[in-house]
Amino acid sequence: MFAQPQTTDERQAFYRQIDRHHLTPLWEVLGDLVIPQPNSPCVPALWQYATLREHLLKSGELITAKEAERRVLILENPALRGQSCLTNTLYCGLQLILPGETAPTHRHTQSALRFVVEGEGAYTAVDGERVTMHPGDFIITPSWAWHDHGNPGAVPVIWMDGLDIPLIRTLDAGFAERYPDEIQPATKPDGESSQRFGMNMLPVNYTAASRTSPIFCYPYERSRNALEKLARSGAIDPVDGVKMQYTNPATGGFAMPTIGTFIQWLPRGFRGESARVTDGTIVHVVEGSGRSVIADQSFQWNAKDIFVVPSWAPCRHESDTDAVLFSFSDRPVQQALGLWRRDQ
Ligand code: 1HN
Repeated sequence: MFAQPQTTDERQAFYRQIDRHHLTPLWEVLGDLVIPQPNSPCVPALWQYATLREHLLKSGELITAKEAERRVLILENPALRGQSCLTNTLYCGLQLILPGETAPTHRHTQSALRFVVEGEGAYTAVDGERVTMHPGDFIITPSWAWHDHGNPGAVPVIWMDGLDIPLIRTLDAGFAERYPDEIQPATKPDGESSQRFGMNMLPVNYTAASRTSPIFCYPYERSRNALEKLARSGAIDPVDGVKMQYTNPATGGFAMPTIGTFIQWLPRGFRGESARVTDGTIVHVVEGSGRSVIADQSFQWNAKDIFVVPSWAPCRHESDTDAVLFSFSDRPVQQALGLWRRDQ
């Protein structure tokens, strides 16, 4: 869009002179800085669950959850190796906690989501309240909330972690602390927040204390049931099938301030139209099989796989069976700043 001016010997000599003072001419780089449309450094990619699971279980033989603090394998965008990110703003990992293990209490300004992939009987505790994890549950750890995990059950439990690590790194706004004890005391009855905030009611005179949803577990059963019924009776969007966003009941906005979370149903045989959005998106296949065509590549997916759609890459979904996709992106940030765009 912006033409790069000619290089002359005189100009080159000048650039070398100013370089010593940590100065550089805008006109040499303007075309890379201000571009006609997003040109993400991220590439689309898919991880099959069988591969993820095999290596995660192997890591369980090498290190305990306690020693690791969190036993996680990070999914790195193939074009951004070494940066612990799957998109420019988001981190994604797969966490394993074995029977009898605990992962110690800490807090940080990064917000986290968990989406339970496999196993029963583990819990996560957030600010003194424990919630038992079931496959498909979407669980929030708000910024600066004390959190620890444990697995008093009989089987390994695996979940996907999504955090705004790269975004907070860009903003230089990261803080973290260890809790003095390994396990924080349970100061509230299990699941209390869902009774208080998750029943289409709010405590009278309630004013939101934070920007994050006060419900910290969104059980799969309820979301799935709603999606299935809507898919049978309602309109199917030509791009998204039936796609819902998780909300904060106190504000009506996104459940988390920096991460938008979505769940969608693609009816069997769905052939979606292609669309582009500016929020690079991480997708976890909860159920079913199909494929997504991202830019010029087709990715076949099955239950529990994870794939990434870069910002502004054309993407369409097709399903072979009824399918459920959970996804997350930085959409709340882009929308708060008036930057989010969609081309369909
Ligand atoms: C973290 O605290 C958890 O609490 C998981 O389970 C993944 C990745 C980076 C930084 C903190 C957890 C994390 C993390």
